[in-house]
Amino acid sequence: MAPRRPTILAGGGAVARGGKRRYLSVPVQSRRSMTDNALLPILFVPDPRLRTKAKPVAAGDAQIAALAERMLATMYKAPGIGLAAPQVGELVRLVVIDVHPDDKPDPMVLVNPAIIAASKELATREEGCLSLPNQFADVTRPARVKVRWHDLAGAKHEIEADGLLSACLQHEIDHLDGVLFVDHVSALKRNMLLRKLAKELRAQREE
Ligand code: K1U
Ligand code: ZN
Repeated sequence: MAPRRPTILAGGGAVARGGKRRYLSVPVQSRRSMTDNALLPILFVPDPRLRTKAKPVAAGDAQIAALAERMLATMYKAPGIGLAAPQVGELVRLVVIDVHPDDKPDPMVLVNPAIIAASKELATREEGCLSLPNQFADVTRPARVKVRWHDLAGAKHEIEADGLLSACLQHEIDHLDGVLFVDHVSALKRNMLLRKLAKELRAQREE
């Protein structure tokens, strides 16, 4: 069956910004109480797992809450504002996000997230990626997206996001399909970033 195309979000509509989110049905420890042995190694480009399409999380998968917990610890420690399971070598459709990592922890855990609508209006912002350390580029994406996902208890959620949360949701859902932020820039810029990354990682290994 052909994948469902996202519907187009009308410009200027009401978009959820801020407000208290309650998307976690299973308590997640605060980042301060997490121990370092929960941390997972983050894969770097060109690891082929970063280019592999992840599989949906099966209903009732008992391992997923533990993986989400460790991914959150890893994301806060990095630090980052998001992390997708393939970045830690787990090829399942699981994402964690906290776009305000310096404030009180406000983590989102998204099981099987999907973009169900995207605005025609585009927005450009600088992005980085924990799998391409120290590489940054301006990325243009739909300004607003509507995303649907399940939480760890199986409850369905939907959000319309803009700004940093919109970019982060799109960046993380891309990871689940083996897509990286450098795929959204020109071939010239992409090759430059990938060569620079390879050189820096080589130098680090030789240190
Ligand atoms: O998926 C990832 O590799 C995480 C990535 C997410 C992201 C960054 C920028 C735009 C969209 C998505 C990062 O978190 S890179 C680090 C970063 O942006 C950051 C780290 C600490 C404080 C604030 C931002
Ligand atoms: Zn990334």
